Amino acid sequence: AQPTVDLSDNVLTARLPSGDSVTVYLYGATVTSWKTSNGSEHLFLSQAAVLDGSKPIRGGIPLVFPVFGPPPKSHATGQLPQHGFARNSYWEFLGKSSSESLGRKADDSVKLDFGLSSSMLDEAVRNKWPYEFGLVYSVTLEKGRLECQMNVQNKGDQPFDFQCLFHAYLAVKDISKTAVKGLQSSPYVDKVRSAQTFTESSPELTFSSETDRVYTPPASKDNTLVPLVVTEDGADSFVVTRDGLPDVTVWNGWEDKIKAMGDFEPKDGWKRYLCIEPGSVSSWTKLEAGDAWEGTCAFESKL
Ligand code: TA6
Repeated sequence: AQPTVDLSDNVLTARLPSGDSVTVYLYGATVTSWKTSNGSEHLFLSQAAVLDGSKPIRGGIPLVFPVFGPPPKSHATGQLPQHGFARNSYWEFLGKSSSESLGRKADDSVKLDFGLSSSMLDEAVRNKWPYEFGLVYSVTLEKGRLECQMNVQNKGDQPFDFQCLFHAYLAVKDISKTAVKGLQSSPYVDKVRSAQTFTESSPELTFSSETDRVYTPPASKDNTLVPLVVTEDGADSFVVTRDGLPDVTVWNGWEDKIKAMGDFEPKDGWKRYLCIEPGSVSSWTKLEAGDAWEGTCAFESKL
């Protein structure tokens, strides 16, 4: 049996013979669902998520490009909305590559490619960040694993600076029994403590209040990035790996921030998500005319 891919009404669903599935809205190329063969849903999606393209989808894996967070006013991205335009633009489905070409057995993975280029942007958006670019976003579904890769091309004759991040809302049973391993000794910017920089001292990050931190874990000696492990009740539930993405934002808005978010439902939903956001956001990546950049992350379900 082969993987199946269905696209209708700007929503794409891919399914493996094993039962693993992924759903992607062409709006924002937002992954809204990732299920493994036991039927478990591993992404949190707000029940009030707006899915009609009028605002970014609250949950799943929104894409952040070309700027993370509120753009610096004096920067070239200064006129863009928070987290940039990738998550609130319509992308096109470029097609699937079956797994043979990926060097895997025929039926245990499928790669879905999505594209967004400057020519596809609304005029108003293009005027706010007037650079020619091409994005190819690849989502690869394998048994128990979801990989997200962004390829950024500078198609103009001017260099541009950008940030890029995968804003993944992982579904957890109970945030108070959830921890993240692999951050020890990593510096982080703490948005809850006026963006001051600290160093993580604990081997396991746990959650008891609003948490909004951009970690930059030191690469290991062979220059590879250390995998992060999310545990629930002490058992490994996700392994998050990165290539070319030096930063990881860890966010849970907690009770009050979530209560104030109109598109976040149910209101106790803050107990059942943890954003683990691999990205390149602690500095700007400068892309020369004609050059390309690539960043990849993967989420593996261990439950
Ligand atoms: O990734 C963390 C963060 O930057 C938080 O500060 C919070 O703003 C969150 O993203 C959600 O941002 P949004 O623009 O989707 O409401």
